[in-house]
Amino acid sequence: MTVRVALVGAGVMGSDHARIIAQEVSGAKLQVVCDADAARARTVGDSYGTTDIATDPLATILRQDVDGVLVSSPDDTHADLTIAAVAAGKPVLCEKPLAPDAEACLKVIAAEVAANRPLIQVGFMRRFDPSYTAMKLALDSGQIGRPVMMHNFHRNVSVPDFFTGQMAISNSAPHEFDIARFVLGVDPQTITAFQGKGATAISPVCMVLETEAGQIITIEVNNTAAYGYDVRGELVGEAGSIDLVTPAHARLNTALQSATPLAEDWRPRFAEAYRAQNAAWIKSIETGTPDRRAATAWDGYCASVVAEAGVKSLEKQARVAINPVEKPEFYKRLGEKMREGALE
Ligand code: ISE
Repeated sequence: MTVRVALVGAGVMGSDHARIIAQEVSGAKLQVVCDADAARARTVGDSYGTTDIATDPLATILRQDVDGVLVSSPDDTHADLTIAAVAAGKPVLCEKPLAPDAEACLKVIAAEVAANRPLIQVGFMRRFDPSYTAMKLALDSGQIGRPVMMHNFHRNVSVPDFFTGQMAISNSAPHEFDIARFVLGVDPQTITAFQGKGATAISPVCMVLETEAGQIITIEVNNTAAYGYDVRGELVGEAGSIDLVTPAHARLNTALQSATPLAEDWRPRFAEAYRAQNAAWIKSIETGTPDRRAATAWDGYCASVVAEAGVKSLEKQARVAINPVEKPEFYKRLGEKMREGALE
């Protein structure tokens, strides 16, 4: 079976998804590239082997020759396009965030629950990264004992002018919110977010999340780090710890220095994660079974709930409780089946 994919949104990340679908994933075909800007759709289509381009996302989703939809359009369009794909009965891989706020995520969830079929995967690709996989394995196999702390550092070289400290929480940190839930297997109960006194609007934001069992998750997001894209992390257990190692293919030794390169943005650092994520999505369309690592719409909602509480905490300068709605039965059953690795 070849899964014919419609890419909706051909910006920086959309263009990378087009490359991955066209060149790195077997069983998939880049069928059509849709973007509000026809010239951009054409450029991405030409680069990755399709002359089929479109500018109307809803019509594209409905096409008979489209089996799966990859949503990589601006954040505020994600929810509506994902709901349209679900209504058409088509599997959708939606870039993070699932929606800009938790309430909109709940509308997406309602659509999937009504369809009563798992159709949505959210693009939290770190779940497929080999270094985070090793971290989760070390914990699950008991090698580091009971987890007590998870430290996270997330640094971007720079961000566009419109970025704020709040966006460090709502746009960047959701990766950490999600991967902490995934690795630890629990939901945080509170979040405290703060910036230093002399901070500029976008300079580092620090967050501390606490779980019911008393585990502490620390997150630093620095969106003006200047020196390179740098994501670090350490999981500390009672019997040991495991930290992420940034992949490098070579180290240059010269002039009394030894150096490995850093990327300009997240794409090279998480190249393998994106590839594995997209391959797992295509496979799940072929088999009808979501990959056990995949982020569901419920996970997308949870990340948004934590982000909203984080933004509130930054405003109020206080610890804020994280209060998601009751998990729908559909996602409880789906979670069990995904853990078993089997879905009918
Ligand atoms: C961006 O939107 C992403 O999703 C990147 O993965 C992340 O590293 C960056 O901080 C976000 O702004």
